[in-house]
Amino acid sequence: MATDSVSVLKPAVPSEFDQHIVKVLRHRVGKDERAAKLHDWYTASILALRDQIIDGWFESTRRTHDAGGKRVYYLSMEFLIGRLLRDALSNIGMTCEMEKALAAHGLDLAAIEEMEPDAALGNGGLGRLAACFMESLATLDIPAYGYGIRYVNGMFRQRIDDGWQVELPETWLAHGNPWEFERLESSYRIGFGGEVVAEGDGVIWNPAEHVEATAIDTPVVGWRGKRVNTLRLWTASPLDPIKLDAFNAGDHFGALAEQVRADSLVRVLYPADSSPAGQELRLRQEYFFTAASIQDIVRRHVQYDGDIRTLPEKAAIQLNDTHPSVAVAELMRLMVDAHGLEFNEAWEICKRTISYTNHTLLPEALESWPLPLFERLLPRHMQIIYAINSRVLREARRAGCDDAQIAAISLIDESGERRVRMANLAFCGAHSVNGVAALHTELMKETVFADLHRLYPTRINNKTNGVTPRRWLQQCNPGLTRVIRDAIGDGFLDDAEKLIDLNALADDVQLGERVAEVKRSNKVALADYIKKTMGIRLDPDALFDVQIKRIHEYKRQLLNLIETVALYDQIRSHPERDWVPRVKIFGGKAAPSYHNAKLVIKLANDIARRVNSDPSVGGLLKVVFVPNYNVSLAERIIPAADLSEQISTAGMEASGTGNMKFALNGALTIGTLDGANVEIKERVGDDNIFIFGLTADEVAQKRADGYDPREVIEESRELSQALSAIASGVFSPDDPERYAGLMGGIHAGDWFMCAADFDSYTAAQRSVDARWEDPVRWRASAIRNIANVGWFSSDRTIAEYAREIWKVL
Ligand code: 26V
Repeated sequence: MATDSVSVLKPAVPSEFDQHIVKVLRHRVGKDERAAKLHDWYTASILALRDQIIDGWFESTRRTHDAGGKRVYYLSMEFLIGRLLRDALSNIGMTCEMEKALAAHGLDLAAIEEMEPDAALGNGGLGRLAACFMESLATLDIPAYGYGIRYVNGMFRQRIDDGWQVELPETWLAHGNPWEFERLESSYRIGFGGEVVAEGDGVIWNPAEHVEATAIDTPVVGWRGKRVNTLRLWTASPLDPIKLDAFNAGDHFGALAEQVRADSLVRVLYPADSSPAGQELRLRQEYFFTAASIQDIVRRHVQYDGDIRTLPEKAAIQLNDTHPSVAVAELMRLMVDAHGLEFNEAWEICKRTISYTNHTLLPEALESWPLPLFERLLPRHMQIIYAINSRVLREARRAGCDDAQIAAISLIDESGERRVRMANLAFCGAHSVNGVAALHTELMKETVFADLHRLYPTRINNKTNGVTPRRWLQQCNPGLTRVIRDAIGDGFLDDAEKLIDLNALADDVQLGERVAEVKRSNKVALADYIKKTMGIRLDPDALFDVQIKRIHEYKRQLLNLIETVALYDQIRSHPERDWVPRVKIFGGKAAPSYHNAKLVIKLANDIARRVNSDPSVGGLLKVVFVPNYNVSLAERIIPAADLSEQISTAGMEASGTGNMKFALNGALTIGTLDGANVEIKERVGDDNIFIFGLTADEVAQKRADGYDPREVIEESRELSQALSAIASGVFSPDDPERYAGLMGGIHAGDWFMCAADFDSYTAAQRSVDARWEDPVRWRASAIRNIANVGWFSSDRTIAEYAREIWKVL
C-alpha cells in the first residue's frame, strides 16, 4: 500500500515544475541532486516558486503604471510575517504541484516548510496586523507597497531557563533569504544632525552625517495570485565603508566607524512593547526608514507625474502608529525645500496624502521625544514642526479653545522637560485618524484625543481590525477548511463572510461531530509537539484553554494564573466533584526590561512544575508554558484551542486580533468587553461567548471612586487563598518571597482590576465547564463562532480603508 502511494505521487515523467526546481538546484544553489542537502532543496524550492511569482509581479506593476492608478503606501516599523512558503504556494495554487515535485525526490513538503525561519520583524499584534494587511491588499488587487526596516535580528528568541525568560538573538538571515531582491538602484542618502542655513529665499539643511538606505524587496502574493505587491524593507550602508587613511594610520576600528553606525540602524528590532524605547537609536531608526520611504514615494510620483502637487491623487500614505509620524515633517520638507512649494499649499497636500492609525490609548505608550534630542538629530524637521504647530494652535485659538485645550493640542508637551508629541504630529498632519475597534475609537474621542477631536470632529474614524483567513484558517487548519467546504461549498474561500451559511447548520449533529474530530486531531498534533519539545504529556480529550500573546499586566495573564491556582486548590479539596479536565496553555514574550512581565512567566512555570507533578490532581489539570511563542507556533496552537482567553482589563486592549483567529478556528472565547471582543460578541451572540468582568466605563468609574482591592479580597475566600498561596511561596519554595511584591501590588492598588474581576471570571469559567459537559451544545457554539466571524477578515478591513480613507476602491 505504502509503495503504491509513493508511485502515485512519483510521476514517470518529471513535471515542468520539478525540472525547474532541479535546474535551480544545479544552477543557482550549485548542487546536484545527489549532493543536495535538505536545506539546498528548501532554497531551490523557494527560488523556483519565486520564479513563478515574478511574472505576476511585473504584470501587477505594469497594470498599475498603465492605469495611472493611485497606490497605497503602508509605513510600518514592524511586519510580523512569519513563514512565507506555505502562504505563497497556497495563494498561487501550487501546493499540490510542489508536493508532487518534492515527492519525486523523496522529499516531504511539510519538512521543507519547517526549515523556513519565521520573519519575526515585529513585536506582536501591530506587526502581525501589517502582515495580514499586506496579504489582503494583494488579494483585493490594490496596488500597494509596504515600507519598513529589514532588521538583521528580529524579535528575540525566548528560552526558558529554570522558569525564567532568557533572550537570545534570532538570526533569521543566517542561511540567506531566498525571497528577497536587493534593489541597488533604489538607494537614498539619509541625513542626521548638522545645521540649517539660509540660502536665497529658503533654507538648506546640511546634515553632519549620512547613511545610505537601500531597498530590499519581497513579493507578496494575494489569494489566487491575482496581484503581487511589494514589501520594501530598507537596509543601511555607509557612504564611505572604510576610511582608508585612518586604516593606514593604524586606527582600524575608527576606519570602520561609519560601517558600524549604519549597521546599528538595522541591527535590531526594539523588543519593548511595554514602554516606548526612548533611545536615540530608535528615533534614528524611525527617521531612517520613514525618510527613505517618503523619498521613494515622492521620486516615483514626480518621475511619472512630473508634479508634486498631484501627489494626493496618486498616493495614499498610511502611518501604522506614530513610529513613522516624522513622515509629516519629511514630506513637508521635501515639498518646501526641494520642490519649492509654499508652506500652506504643501500643508494641504500633506494632509490629503497622509492618514494615521492609532493602536493604543495607554498614556505611557504614546511616543514623545525630548525636544533637544529631536532638534539635534533633525534640526530642519524641528523647524517645520514649530511652523505646523503655530498654524494648528492659531486655528485652535480661533475655534475658541482655552489654554488647557491649547496645551493638550500642541505638538510640544510643555508640562515638564519639553517633548515632541508624535501622536499629535500624526493627528494634525493626516486627514484621517482611525482606531482599530469600535470601543477603542470611541475612547480615543473621549480620552487622549478629546481636544484634537473637538477641533477636527470629522477626522477620527473606526476601522475594526481583521486577520487574513488564508493564513489563519485555510493554511493553519486544512482539516477544518475541508469540513466547511463539504458543508457550505467553496464560496467562503473567496469571501470569508460567506461562512455565515454555517449558521443554518450549527445544530446539525453530524457537522458538529466532524468539526469536533478535526479539533481533536489538531489537539493530538499539538500534544505530540509539546511531548516532543517539552516532554509534557497532554490528554487530547481535556479542554485546551489557551492564552497566547505578549505578556503584559493589562492583558492579565496573572488573572488566569490566579484562577489556575484557585482551581488547583478546589480540585484538591473536592476530588469527588466532576471536574472538567483542563490543559492551561500559556505562551508569550516579555519585554526584556519589563520586570513584572518576566515574573509572570516565572510564575506560570512555577505553577506548572508544581501542578503537573502533583498526583492528587490526577490529570484533571495540566499547565504548560510554551517557550518562544511566535507566528508559526500560533499556527499550531490556535487550531487546537477549545477556549480562547481574551481577558484584558476593559478599556486597555485596543482591539486584539488573536481573539478573531481563535473564533475563526472554532474556539469559544472567555473575555471582557474590551477591544474587538465587543464586536465579536455582537456577531457570535451572547450564548456563544463567555463575557465577564467590569466594563470600560465601570473600570474608569471604580478608579475615580478610589477603589480598594482589600475589601474585594476579604470577601472572596477563593481569591484570598490563591493570593496568599502565591505570596507565601507555595509555588516558589526555593525563594518564598519571589511573588510577595507581585501579590502586594494587587492588595495595594490593583490597577489592572485582577481582584475586582476575579469572582466574575471564575463564575464564567464554571459556565465554560458546564457548556463543555454538553458536547452537542459546545459544538453548536463552536460552529456559530466560525460562522459569524467572517466579518473579521482583513479583506473587509482593507476594503473599508480603501473606500473610506484611501479612495482607491
Ligand atoms: C505599548 C505599551 C506601552 C506601555 C504600556 C502598555 C503598552 C501596550 C501596548 C503597546 C504597544 C502599542 C501598539 C500596539 O502594539 N498595539 C496593538 O495593536 C494591535 C493591532 O491594532 C491591537 O490588536 C492590540 O490590541 C494593540 O495592543
